[in-house]
Amino acid sequence: MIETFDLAEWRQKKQYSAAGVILLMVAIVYWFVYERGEIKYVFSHTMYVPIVLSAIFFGARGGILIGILGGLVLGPLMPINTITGEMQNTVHWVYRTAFFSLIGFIVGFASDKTVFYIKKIKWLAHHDKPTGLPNSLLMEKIIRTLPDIPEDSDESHYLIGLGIANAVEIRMNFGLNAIDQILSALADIIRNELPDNLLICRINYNSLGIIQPKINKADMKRLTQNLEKVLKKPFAFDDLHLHCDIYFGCVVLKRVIDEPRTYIEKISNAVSEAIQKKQHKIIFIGRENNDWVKENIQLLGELKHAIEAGELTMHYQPKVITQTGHICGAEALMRWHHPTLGNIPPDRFIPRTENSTLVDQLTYFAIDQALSQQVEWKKNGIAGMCVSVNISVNNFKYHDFTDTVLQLLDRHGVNGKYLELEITETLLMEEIELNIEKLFTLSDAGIILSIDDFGTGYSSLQYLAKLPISFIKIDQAFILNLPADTKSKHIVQTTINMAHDLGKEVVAEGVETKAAYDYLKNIDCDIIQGYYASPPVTAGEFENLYKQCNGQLLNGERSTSQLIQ
Ligand code: G
Ligand code: G
Ligand code: MN
Repeated sequence: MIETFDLAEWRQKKQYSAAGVILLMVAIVYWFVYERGEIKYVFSHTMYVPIVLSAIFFGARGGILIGILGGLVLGPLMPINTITGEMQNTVHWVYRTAFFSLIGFIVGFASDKTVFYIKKIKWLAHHDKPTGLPNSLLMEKIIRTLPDIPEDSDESHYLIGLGIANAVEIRMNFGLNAIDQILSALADIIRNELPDNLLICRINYNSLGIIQPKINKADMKRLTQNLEKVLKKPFAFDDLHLHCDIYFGCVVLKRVIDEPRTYIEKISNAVSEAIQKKQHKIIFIGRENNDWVKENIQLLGELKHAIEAGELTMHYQPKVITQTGHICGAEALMRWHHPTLGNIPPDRFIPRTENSTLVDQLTYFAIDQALSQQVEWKKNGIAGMCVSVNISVNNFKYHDFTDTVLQLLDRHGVNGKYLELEITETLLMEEIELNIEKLFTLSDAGIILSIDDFGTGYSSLQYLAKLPISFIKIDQAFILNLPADTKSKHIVQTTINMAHDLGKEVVAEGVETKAAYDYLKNIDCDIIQGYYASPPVTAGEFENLYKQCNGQLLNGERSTSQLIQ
């Protein structure tokens, strides 16, 4: 808006040359009036040009000053008759000088006011009024000016977002002002305790954004550590000590490739993710990330055809009864063999489908494939295998999901007890009230239901007991470090006890070592799944594996995973 011409900036920049030009003009006007003969003619009015110019540039004071100077130059220094040298009547030139000064003052005053409002509008456009902090627009502008850093350099630009996790709660109890005050206080603390070349902005109602240009990895690490320390301190708000949960998300980049707005969105996403996971989050953005986003959008478009073109297949990972080592089932995991991009892992395309109807198509495809595989294996002598399929909670949003699953069972002639549906804990608990009935419909049809990635979300114990869930699958994160990590041990042990008390069985995912397997065996974990038993393999490989070991994949002594590598 004001970008095209900024009077304030112009006044500042051209001050010295303007002063020179104005004084020169006064001299020229003096000479011009003198040359034209006499002050009594109209030419003296030319003096308004330097007066008005001075008023515009230097405000009311500048206007008055040049008004007086012009008055004097055309007053006691200017004869009324240049030939005879007769001087002017004092009253005349004093009156003229007063008039010059008045005009100088009026124009100067208007110019000062204009500059004041331009500055104010500019400030308002680039700042958040309640906190006085720069806003996201200013942050975008500054991001745009970040210089490129070579890819092999140790330095990067650092865009940090800080979000208040319990903002809704604080706002409901203390009002919106409380959030403003907390963010101001937070900005002060950061300014006092962290290096001073940080730019702190407010990027939305509950988060701040910080730009730390060009720092190396070691400093960057120190900065995040300090930030973590700062965020752990309690916040004072009025007389109350509010508990304020603050998480940060960072975007680390070397070059600004996209529109600055995209980076602010990325910071906000990182903050939301950090808040959701209750863990600070750092995202590195490189050239490849950018390509990845573009490629991913393109991939999504190709996904529909991929199903028809047979580019999607299911791989199967055995689930093993911990005590006996027998295979009791398999988890079906989707694989996309892209003709030009090679194998694309599911977490690169499935999450992107979650908000479209494509997710249903993928899930139906997965169930359909898993069921026909189940029938095929049965034919080939692998009986009693339960195949599990991962489903998205968005699948429940469409009314016909349960009907379609039941139809698929019917079509393949498979008993419900041979199909297991895995729903991640976070998704399941999110809209539990809406989905509970559907879960019962599925379980009434004999379908086994399990909670996937258990431990990464927040399960309500009340629901856990009430839901028709047969298995709890403990997330890999807790299993990968067994038995060395004491915390993981406590969590796994407690989960197993709780699950057993509720009459549910436990599957440990991500079992990679014999030590982990032995430990799980000792603490009564029911089923294990992981590379120690076998990685996910093709249906054919699965069949071979099963036959080679006659259904008993583990005997507690060794891993057979090398057989199929
Ligand atoms: O196999 P792995 O890389 O295989 O899988 C990565 C993630 O993708 C896991 O969280 C897994 O649950 C998910 N996933 C794999 N296959 C499917 C599928 O068919 N449907 C859904 N919704 N998720 C899947
Ligand atoms: O979220 P879900 O539980 O559906 O994810 C299964 C994912 O775990 C798949 O990506 C699968 O390839 C992977 N996986 C299976 N076994 C192991 C294991 O032993 N170690 C690790 N790191 N990943 C595993
Ligand atoms: Mn799973």
